[in-house]
Amino acid sequence: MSEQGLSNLMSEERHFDPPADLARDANVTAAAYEEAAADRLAFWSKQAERITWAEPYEQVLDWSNPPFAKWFVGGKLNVAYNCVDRHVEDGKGDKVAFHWVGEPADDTRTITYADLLDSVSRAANALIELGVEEGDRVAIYLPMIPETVIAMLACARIGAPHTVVFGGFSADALASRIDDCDAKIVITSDGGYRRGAPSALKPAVDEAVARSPRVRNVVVVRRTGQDVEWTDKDVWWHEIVDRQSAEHTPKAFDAEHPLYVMYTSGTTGKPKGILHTSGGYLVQSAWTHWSVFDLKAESDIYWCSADIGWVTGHSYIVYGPLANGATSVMYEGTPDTPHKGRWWEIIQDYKVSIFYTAPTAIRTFMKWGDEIPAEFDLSSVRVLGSVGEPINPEAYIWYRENIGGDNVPVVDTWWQTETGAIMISPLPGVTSAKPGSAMTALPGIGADVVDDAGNSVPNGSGGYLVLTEPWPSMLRTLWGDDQRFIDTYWSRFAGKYFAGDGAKRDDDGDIWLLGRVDDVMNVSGHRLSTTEIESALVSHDKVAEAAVVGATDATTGQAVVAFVILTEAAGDGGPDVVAELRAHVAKEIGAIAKPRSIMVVSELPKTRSGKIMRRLLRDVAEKREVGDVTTLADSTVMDAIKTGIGSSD
Ligand code: 6R9
Repeated sequence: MSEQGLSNLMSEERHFDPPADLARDANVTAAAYEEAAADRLAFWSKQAERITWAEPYEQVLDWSNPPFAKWFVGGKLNVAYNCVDRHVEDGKGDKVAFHWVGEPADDTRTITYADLLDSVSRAANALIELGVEEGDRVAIYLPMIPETVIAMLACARIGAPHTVVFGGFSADALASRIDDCDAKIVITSDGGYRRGAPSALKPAVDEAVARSPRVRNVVVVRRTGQDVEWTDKDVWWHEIVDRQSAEHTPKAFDAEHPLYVMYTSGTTGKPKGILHTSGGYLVQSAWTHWSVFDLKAESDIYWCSADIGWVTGHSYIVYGPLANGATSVMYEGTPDTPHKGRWWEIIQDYKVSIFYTAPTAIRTFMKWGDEIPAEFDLSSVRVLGSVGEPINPEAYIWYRENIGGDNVPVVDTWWQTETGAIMISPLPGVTSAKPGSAMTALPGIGADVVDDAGNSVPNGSGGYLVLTEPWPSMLRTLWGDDQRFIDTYWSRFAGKYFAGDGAKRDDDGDIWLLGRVDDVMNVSGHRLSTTEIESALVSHDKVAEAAVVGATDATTGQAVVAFVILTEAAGDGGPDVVAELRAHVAKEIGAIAKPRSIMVVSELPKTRSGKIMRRLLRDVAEKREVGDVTTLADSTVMDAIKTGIGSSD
């Protein structure tokens, strides 16, 4: 964030106290902070009681070999049992787990906990029939349909770690993830609905699997009914799952048994496989879902609008809410299909009381106009959440006023794929929240803002966000790469987890997140790596060199802006070169990575050691005066770039 943005934020003085009735009945009170401060591990041990353990743990935390943590050592549990069976055993089989809303308006399904038990057990038996064993990896590449949740829980049930790949990713991205974790099975569908039309998924899987001979089978859910190519590895979901027994006895796995690998962008081209394990992850995702949203499982209707292909979907559509026995809405489609009020209509129709979304969506709705949500009855809403990027005060206030009737708390939740669950956030019944601030670390979590030397900064100053204590849902390592795990997160500041985010502590000590400090962009709440997009561009034969920056964008937070030098052979590239390169990036990585603009330049600004100075390109992309160029090898380069762009604009 720019210095100007920072000072705007720091002059934000509004704050909102919790509504009195919510504070009175809140799940968590201010005492939780004191309790956790007095004995952090005892605090987490108490929260672990939310989970049903098949065998009790002997030790809350083993931190004898940092940064490799073991939580709830010796404990055994089955994650799927905790999310499904135990609620049915408690007599809540008829309770709705999901009100699933398809994109075609009349396409809905109501799934109770008993239905979930039936489907998850059958799917688990189907995976076993396909030879999936404990520890084998299963890739899931599906749209937002109930089978996605069922597939994840079936994997968890048999101890096969899943890796869910966002359906918007390309065949290449899918192939590299399948390869990296050596997945044996891929679960996909013929397609999904996107803006009113079926959109194919299976062809990308066919392409990826053709390059990954170790994939044994592809299980295909029939969602749209569109034509698909068929290979001898393919099996229809309905053919193999429906004929299975609905009985499956869950086995208890070690608390540290791998639950899933989620790939996320890092500062190099190769995505990182974040490994989450079972016990600690489930404890913290369940506890935070209960405390941060003040979940009353008996009466609330909860909706998280994220895609299951991202960590937010894992922790706050699947594992946290189901462990808590909540009733959720799950929506397949886009916010503007068939009309721009679709989300608010869903809130009205299902009486959603807790709603969790991202600032980029909120800013889009702001642009569409206040009159759209005003057409709907949103009076059921009592808690609003935000995640994915810093929420600017304007968006926060708009969200609170237009969706929350100006009388509900907004919780701005900071966390990461790596943290597994919410780390810094207001508590809706406790905190007097400031618009734009994630406020303070949750009870049981240690966070700090430090300077370059790793020293805590005084109130009123900025620095780097670090986490000072291990936490239950922390990543355990990067899949197959312990050294990169150490280098990326634990080497910058001794003994502390480096989050990669800039932050500031205000005069009250509250934390304001200021965006990434590395080469990771945040576009609509999705993490994208500059390097990854650069390598995609350079893989095109017309591109000699590429530099990618994240430029501030009013709607998406940041937008991808690329600068490319064309190859000799490409000549001037022809009139369609920009369109061609954008399409190429979409094919290599996925449509979300498509640059908003591509500028053809003759040179890139580099330091004497050859490092591209993205800072200067960001100035150009954001149409600012170009900053200090003294460390450039050739200080005239920026003039050439500006002139070149000026003439082609
Ligand atoms: C959950 C998720 C993580 C990065 C993180 C930070 C940004 C997330 C935020 C936030 C400011 C918030 N981020 N929540 N920044 N305020 N409330 O988004 O995970 O996709 O791994 O992204 O997102 O920069 O480091 P992930």
